[in-house]
Amino acid sequence: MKKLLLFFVSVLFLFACAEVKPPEPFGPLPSERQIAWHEMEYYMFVHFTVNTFTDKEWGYGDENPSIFDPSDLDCRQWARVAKEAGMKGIILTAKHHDGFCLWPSAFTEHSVKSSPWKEGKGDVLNDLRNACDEYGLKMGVYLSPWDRNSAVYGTPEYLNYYRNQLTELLTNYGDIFEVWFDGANGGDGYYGGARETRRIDNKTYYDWTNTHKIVRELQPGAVMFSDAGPDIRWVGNESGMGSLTNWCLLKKDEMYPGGDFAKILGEGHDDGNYWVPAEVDVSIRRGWFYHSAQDSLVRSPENLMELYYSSVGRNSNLLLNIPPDRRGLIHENDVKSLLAFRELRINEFAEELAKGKKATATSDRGKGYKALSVNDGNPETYWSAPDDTKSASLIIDLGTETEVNRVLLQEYIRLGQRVSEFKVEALVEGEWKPLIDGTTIGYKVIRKFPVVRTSQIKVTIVSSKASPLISNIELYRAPGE
Ligand code: FUL
Repeated sequence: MKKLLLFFVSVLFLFACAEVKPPEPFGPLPSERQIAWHEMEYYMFVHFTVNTFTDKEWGYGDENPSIFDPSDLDCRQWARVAKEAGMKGIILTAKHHDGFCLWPSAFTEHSVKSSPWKEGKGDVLNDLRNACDEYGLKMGVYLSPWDRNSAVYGTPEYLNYYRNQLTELLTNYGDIFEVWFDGANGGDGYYGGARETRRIDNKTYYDWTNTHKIVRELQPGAVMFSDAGPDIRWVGNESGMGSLTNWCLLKKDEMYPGGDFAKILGEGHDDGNYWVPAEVDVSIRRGWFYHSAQDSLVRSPENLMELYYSSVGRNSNLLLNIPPDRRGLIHENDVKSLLAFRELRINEFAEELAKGKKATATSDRGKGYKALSVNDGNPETYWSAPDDTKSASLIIDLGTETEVNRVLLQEYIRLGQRVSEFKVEALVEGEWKPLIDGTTIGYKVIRKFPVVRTSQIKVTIVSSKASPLISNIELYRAPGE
């Protein structure tokens, strides 16, 4: 009898300890470099070159390098502002369409080495590297494929020139987290004195496949951005608007830089065969470059907060452009706005209300995948429904009547993006009151709703391509209203 009891106890014990099988990956998955990129969320874009001194947005390519003469260029100020603003990195226009290089490239004289700045001995890329290291920021580079200065632009020879420059940037300046390839290609320009219009076929001319190989080889940790990826896609507009439905998936083989794909770039393809998430690039001013006439037109902290909701809050990263002025410094008005935006964000998300509260689910796949994984503060744990369950609800019991007006949701994207429809409700006087009807989630969504007093919040995954995996639910009561 004693033996039998021992047997039953052992069997029970084994059952309790048995590991539940983890869910299988579903669809395209993010690479490690893409995961690291998702986690950056918010970083600085810096547009700075001869245009800063000519008051233009696009230089023709005939600018005399002597005009590049910032009086107080200080990349440490850029980095300090970025850091204080809560940004994680800086991407600099190493070369914009005008062809002027901010580093002393060995392949052209059209660079800082022909300028009076530091008597031609300066290197903005090097200064930025040191500043990023000092402030713990990652660094990225923008190398415009269109070059209105180069005499060989439009010929096959230009590809060698472009790749040589890319190699310099990816060899001499430490770790690069993102390489930015923009989509403005071909048109009129100086072209070594020809002053003519040169058109290229943007589907074939650049032979991107082989250029991408250089990046992979020299900087395996870097993601590459363009209209068509390969790693990160343009969101399809420059106004700061991520799409509410936003798949991190793209049929990138059907895309090419400079094509007419605005809607697809916003939403991604729900049946896309590659992981290519969206990045929102937008400027704090009307222009990408500094123009003193826009000193009074810097976006307000409240406006930046809206941009944050329409980018980071919509499963995209926010690449916010802050153009240095002719001194080579970020203008006081921009600094003020950025730091006030930081304050707003801190206040907006001051107290997380769901953390550690009782969480239950209508179903789960067992030990290790219970509802409490969504509010344990650990992004590596997640709640998961059984394999055959594509719809389920999670309830956060706040314990007492609490005011709530923001919800933040994250999928465990390492195993794929799955959710295609969700809703959020609050228990008010015994009834479930609808707060949000949403579509995709992905890495992160943050949604606003009018203040509700409630003791329970319910998040329902209405439909999902495979069993949903939710790693995080956060609730806030943002000030105001
Ligand atoms: C575009 C460029 O034409 C603009 O000047 C700016 O650099 C923007 C971010 O990308 O393609």
